[in-house]
Amino acid sequence: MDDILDDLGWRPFFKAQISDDDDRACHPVRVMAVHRGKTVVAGAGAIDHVVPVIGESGTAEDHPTVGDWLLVEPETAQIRRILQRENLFKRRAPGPDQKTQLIAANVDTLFIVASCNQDFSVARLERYLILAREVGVEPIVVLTKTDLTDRLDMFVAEARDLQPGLVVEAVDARDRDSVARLAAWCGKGQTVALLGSSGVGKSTLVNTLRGSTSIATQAIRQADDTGRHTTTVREMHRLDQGGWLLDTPGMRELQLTQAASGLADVFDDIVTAAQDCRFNNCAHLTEPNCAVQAAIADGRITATRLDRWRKLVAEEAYNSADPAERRALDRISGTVAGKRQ
Ligand SMILES: Nc1nc2c(ncn2[C@@H]2O[C@H](COP(=O)(O)OP(=O)(O)OP(=O)(O)O)[C@@H](O)[C@H]2O)c(=O)[nH]1
Ligand SMILES: [Mg+2]
Ligand SMILES: [Zn+2]
Repeated sequence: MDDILDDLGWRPFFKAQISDDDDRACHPVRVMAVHRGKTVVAGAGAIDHVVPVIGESGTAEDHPTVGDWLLVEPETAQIRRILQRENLFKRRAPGPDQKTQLIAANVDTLFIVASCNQDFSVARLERYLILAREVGVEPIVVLTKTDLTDRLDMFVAEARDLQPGLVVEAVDARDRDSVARLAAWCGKGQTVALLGSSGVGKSTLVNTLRGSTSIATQAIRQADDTGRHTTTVREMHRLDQGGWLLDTPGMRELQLTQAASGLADVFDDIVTAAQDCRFNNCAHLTEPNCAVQAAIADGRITATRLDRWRKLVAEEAYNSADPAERRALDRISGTVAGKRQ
């Protein structure tokens, strides 16, 4: 039984949460996929799905998401509780109600997937990187469609420039030999989540790494290289070597929420420079003795990078505010500050 659980990514962190006899009477299962009204799970027993009984009450975090470990009552397949997560990816959901949406839990590595075509965006990659730093999960940038560009060096350089030491892998996602290096992060019991825009090749990567074509993929639009939102569920797929790939639907936009520390980590150069500004509430615009403007003047920081940071800081403040604070921010700016860029 332990072998099966180990394969699923079970580890001491979760086991330590099973305390009393009531807990021991339950089965630990891992969430493989969440469909509308049905949560598919895997464990050592016969239970293959559970009925969420937590209902619509509580916050988003009270509901199971893919990657979660649950304690389930064997007779009823009802969820006793969600085990504390090692980490949790979430975002501010698109749309006016601005709810928090869970993306995945208990992830070991994040593949940030982007393609080498006109859909490539440094600003977008940066958002995923901030999310990974916030959550504390190692990010790997996977650039796909290397076979379709003659400017690969430029794409790789732009991705590497996002943060010192960032690992960037460039692949033809359809080619087994090309993606073989990615297997290094997909060992037994490891969970790798793939995030990125629609059409970048997330499902293609999963298929190729599994040597299968079971997941549907679809050609992108020729006019602008954007995808067609082919994948609609977040789902874990097992690799022969024992790892798990968590395929997700492409995101139209990634709105950050509660990501202040991730933001500071990715923009460490700006944050560090700002410590030397004369005023500690310096907006780095036209203030005298602004160390950030000085860094721009001598080329250590680019003006576009400062612009991106400014936008993200405003968005983060807005998205992390409570409703009353948000109304106040709306009044100040006259617009919705947290809008997409
Ligand atoms: N030439 C080439 N085509 C690729 C590569 N990766 C993916 N594709 C193609 O790009 C299209 C989109 O790939 P998908 O795997 O469906 O993209 P996705 O990221 O899963 O998209 P969503 O499910 O909509 O989020 C398919 O036609 C793939 O065959 C690559 O490295 N090279
Ligand atoms: Mg897909
Ligand atoms: Zn300044």
